[in-house]
Amino acid sequence: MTRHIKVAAAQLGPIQKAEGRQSAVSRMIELLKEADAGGAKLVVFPELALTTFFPRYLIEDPDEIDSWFEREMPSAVTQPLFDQAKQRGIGFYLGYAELDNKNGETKHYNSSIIVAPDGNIVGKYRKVHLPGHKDYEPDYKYQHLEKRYFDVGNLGFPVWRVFGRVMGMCICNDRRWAETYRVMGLQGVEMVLLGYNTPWGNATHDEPMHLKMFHNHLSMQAGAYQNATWVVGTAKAGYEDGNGMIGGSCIIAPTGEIVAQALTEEDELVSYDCDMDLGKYLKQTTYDFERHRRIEHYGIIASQTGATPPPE
Ligand code: CDT
Repeated sequence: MTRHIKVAAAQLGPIQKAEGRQSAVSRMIELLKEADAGGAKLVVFPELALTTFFPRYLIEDPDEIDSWFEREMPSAVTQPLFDQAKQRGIGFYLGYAELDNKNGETKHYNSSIIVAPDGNIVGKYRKVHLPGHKDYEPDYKYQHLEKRYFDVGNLGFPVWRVFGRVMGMCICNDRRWAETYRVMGLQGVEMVLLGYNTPWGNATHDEPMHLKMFHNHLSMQAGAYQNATWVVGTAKAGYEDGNGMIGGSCIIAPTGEIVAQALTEEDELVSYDCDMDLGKYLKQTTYDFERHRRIEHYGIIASQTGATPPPE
């Protein structure tokens, strides 16, 4: 079996609040067709790809909150995307808000799935590192209410064999945490798929705009290199009802190098023919975990959350 796979990051420009899911799905289908024409076999769409980034809004009515969530996947509105992908033999990653109702208990997750080229969902991930805050903060310049609307993901960071390669997923803020990649790295991950919605603005402190993009790429490049894995990061970008979000969707090699990157903040496809053996030499040398990791010194990582400096 060839160890190459052509992948595409299918960046979406803004989805306005009034824009329906149907329009978002149509836009994704156009990107999927372009990916197919270019020979891509795997397409990565953004986090919460079906709607505007609703966690920026304070919503108090439970029914209105639930209206932003999907109760089933595929749903009537997303079925055409599944059908097009299956018809073309393309797999895809899709981020969406998931309403889970098991045994009478309702949970809300910020989720993603991997859909195999045969149209079947082979993997689901639920976002673990939820950023922002639970309550409306009148003094903040921007609200980011993910902790209000979502439960912490309960599936960990699994990996799956797709196209015979080991693939994992994470979502947006997860990409900033070294633990995200290392847990997948320890399962031999070869490609991490991730979608993001990153606002240009901060709630309480101003940062120069270039820093936002620097940190976006820095965290994904470090995760790729330190685990010798490909990373495909896809943004929802541009101005959603006046709220700016960064673009910079990219494909990163196991060497940590960006090999393809979006230039716009619009719907844009970037693709690359990835050699899945490229990470092998790193996995056998610098990042041969079996030989070099010293777990007897890492216990604190899994036993405490906050930092505890020594007394002054
Ligand atoms: N969607 C998401 O996780 N966004 C965060 C921004 C958080 S700002 C409170 C990110 O890490 O990009």
